[in-house]
Amino acid sequence: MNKILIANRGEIALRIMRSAKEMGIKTVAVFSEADREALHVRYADEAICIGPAASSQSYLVAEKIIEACRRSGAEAIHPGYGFLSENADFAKKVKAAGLVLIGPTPEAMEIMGNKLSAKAAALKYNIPMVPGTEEAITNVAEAKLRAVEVGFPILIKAAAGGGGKGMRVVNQVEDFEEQMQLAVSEATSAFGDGSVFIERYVSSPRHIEIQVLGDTHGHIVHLFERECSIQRRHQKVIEEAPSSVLTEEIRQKMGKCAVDVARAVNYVGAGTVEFILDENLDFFFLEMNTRLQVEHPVTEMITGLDLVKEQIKIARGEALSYTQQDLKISGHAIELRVYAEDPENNFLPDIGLLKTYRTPKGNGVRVDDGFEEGMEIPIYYDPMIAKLITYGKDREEAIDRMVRAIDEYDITGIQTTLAFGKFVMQHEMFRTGHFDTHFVNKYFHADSLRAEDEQEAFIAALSAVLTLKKQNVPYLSEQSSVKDTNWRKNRS
Ligand code: MV4
Repeated sequence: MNKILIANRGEIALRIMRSAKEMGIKTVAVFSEADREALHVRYADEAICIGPAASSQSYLVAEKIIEACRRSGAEAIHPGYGFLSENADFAKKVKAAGLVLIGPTPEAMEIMGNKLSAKAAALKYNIPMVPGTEEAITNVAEAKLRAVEVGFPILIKAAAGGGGKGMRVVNQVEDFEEQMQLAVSEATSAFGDGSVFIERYVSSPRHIEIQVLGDTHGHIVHLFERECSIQRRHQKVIEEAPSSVLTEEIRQKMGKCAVDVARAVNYVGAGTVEFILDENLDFFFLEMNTRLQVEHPVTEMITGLDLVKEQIKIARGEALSYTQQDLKISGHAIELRVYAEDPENNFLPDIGLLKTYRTPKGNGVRVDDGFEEGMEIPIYYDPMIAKLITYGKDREEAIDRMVRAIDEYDITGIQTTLAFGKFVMQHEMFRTGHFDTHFVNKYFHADSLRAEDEQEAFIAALSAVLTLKKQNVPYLSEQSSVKDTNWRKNRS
């Protein structure tokens, strides 16, 4: 493999190219008209424009990507995450064109692309699953009986769904039919597939996922877990590895289950098996993501592996060069997704010009980003502008380092989730590991950051006054005796 095309943009396109470069592989970028000046375009050995800004006319068009391979002579495609990365039809087209997709087979993608077929595949092994229906609901009366059997509250899920779309909680049997109709119509309009199923609702779960790697020789290993419970509206914001709650025994059990789920579809490449964990630390398989995930760096930090290099080696037909016994967790890593969003305004996207952009540096800090100072964040794509990852010998050091790195990160021109990240890092319940997927709703409010804003404004004002005083500015030294204690008193 001498040349690969990266069918993506932003930080992940750069991330992939860096590993390819280290392996001596040439890279081809594709870009939309909105990304002409983007960093991934500049970093690649070659770059090809594939159409207008809208991803439906560029990054999502399989034919344009395949044509760009033909033109550039790239032999393989890395799809990154999002866009075409989990599209089985795309995977088939790539294969048919005589190209290599750096990822799993179309068959594995297809099975895991539907939650019901994913669960059916997992059923072959003894994987714990939330009680519910094993097939799509065709008869509402029958489903209602099953719901009563399972016990309320229950959750209706879309088989084709993802990211929490088409999910509805039903608290009592009286609401069942109405919620079922709503779920079916939501699923039909969102996914063009109205099949839904039910599960018992696990009310305070933690989201824990296991990274797996499978090669073309039938070896499958897991790279331990990532905890992704800190999210809002089904969008992850903070991830870490390892989880602060797993015991070594549960970790081993979950790891084995994840490997079995992967084995059920002869999984090849990097994949993630998603579980929820309840208050009793019982875990249940939910679904499998057949791509490299946004949060993969935390796994890289604690295992010392480069997941993109592993993916490329696997796609070249190489066997994994280690067994499960060789893999160890070392230290702790945390990732904060830096979104161009305003946490004080319901996390609304806040795109615009990156007026100032300075990244944190130093020991244990990694920044995966795709922008530079002076660049405009386009409105057409995901508002995630960077991932800030910190590593420490233990969780406390990784957290302390995250706070330090957030303080060093200097972004002006747009609002970001940086201050929100600091809020979480300093929260008692996060520091002590007492949290679940409801953390953000439970503890974070629009004014949670205001106290900090005010405090910072006060300190800034105070230090300005003191600086001026030191410089002997006549106005200050003559007319005012600034004592911070008095000033503080006068404020209130
Ligand atoms: C659940 C659940 C509770 N009980 N299933 C949300 C997205 C999808 N991947 C699965 N999800 C959930 N499934 C049962 N039976 C709660 C969630 C859930 C959730 C899961 C992981 C991370 C964040 C979440 C936020 C809300 C709900």
